[in-house]
Amino acid sequence: MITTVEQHLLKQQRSVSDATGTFSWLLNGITLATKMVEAKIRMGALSDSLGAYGAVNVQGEHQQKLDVFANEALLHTLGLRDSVAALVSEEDELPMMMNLDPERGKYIVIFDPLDGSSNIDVNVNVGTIFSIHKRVVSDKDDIEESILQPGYKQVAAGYVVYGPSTVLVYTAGSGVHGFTLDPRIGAYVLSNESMKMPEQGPYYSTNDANADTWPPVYREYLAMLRRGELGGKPYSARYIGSLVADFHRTLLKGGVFLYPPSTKSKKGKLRLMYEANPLAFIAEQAGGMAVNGPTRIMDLQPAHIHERTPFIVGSRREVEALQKALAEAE
Ligand code: AHM
Ligand code: MG
Repeated sequence: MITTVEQHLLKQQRSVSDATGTFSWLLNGITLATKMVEAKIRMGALSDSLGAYGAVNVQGEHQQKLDVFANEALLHTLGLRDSVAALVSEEDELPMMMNLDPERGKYIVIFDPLDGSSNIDVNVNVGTIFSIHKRVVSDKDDIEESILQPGYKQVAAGYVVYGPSTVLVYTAGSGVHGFTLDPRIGAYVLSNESMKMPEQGPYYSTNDANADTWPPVYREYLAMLRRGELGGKPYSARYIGSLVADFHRTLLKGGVFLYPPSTKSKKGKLRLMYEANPLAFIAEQAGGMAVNGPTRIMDLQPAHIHERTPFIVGSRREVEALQKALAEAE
């Protein structure tokens, strides 16, 4: 028989506690929104949902119609879940407060509704990324403290890749599990249990058009990979420009994804709370690593919700080699 993602989560939780199903119901809100997004993407130009929306988001980026639709889908489906205290989205400047009753509003959900949206119009993979934190229970009951938690406190994280098939990958701290959307029944069905990232892989993935603006050690590191000096064959390059898709390949095949700091942006481009943290949690649970250079991503204390960070994620061998090169360059 099939196992859906909600069943899988519930089963995992029951093995460690007397879980009530609240968390699984929360995840169901996310999966429902991603199915709404997938239905639009699948129709492509026929659904009139491609192209620019005509507004600029908090990041100063031009929103696509699908960015707006995906954000609204998640706000709607999660807004109906009683257990959500606050929602944080890439597309909204401020967190949205939901159920602030501490007895019931127990979770904070942080998401990038449509990642890689510059790829929508050309029919290339895009994704949705999410991170879930438990509300901090303290006397002062400061919701901001609950929102700005470091990544190691995540209780779950995941993403959906809208590709040739639609795939959902999640972790709740007991390994990484993959599900494929079965369009005949509209459910994410378990397809890859306990996924492991290879110790080392054949690819590096980066936008090397920016290489002249990186610290030299990153350029030298890539040159070293190209020359095949990290044990074995010279590396190949793969870069989609959709973080979720580039990460998904790195998870399955191994290798390294890098978005380094640059002279223009010392903190790189990617966002700590809804891009780096969830993927770092998944990478580590699969046996890989995620760092900002010297420091583990999940140890970083966020100062604000849209904070950026350099992001290097992938197989242990490649990430350790980068950290060694950085330490030697100091
Ligand atoms: P987005 O969330 O606005 O789509 O931006 C994030 C995307 C990532 O998916 C991807 O890794 C990166 O931007 C690509 O950036 P660049 O075009 O600079 O290579
Ligand atoms: Mg994004």
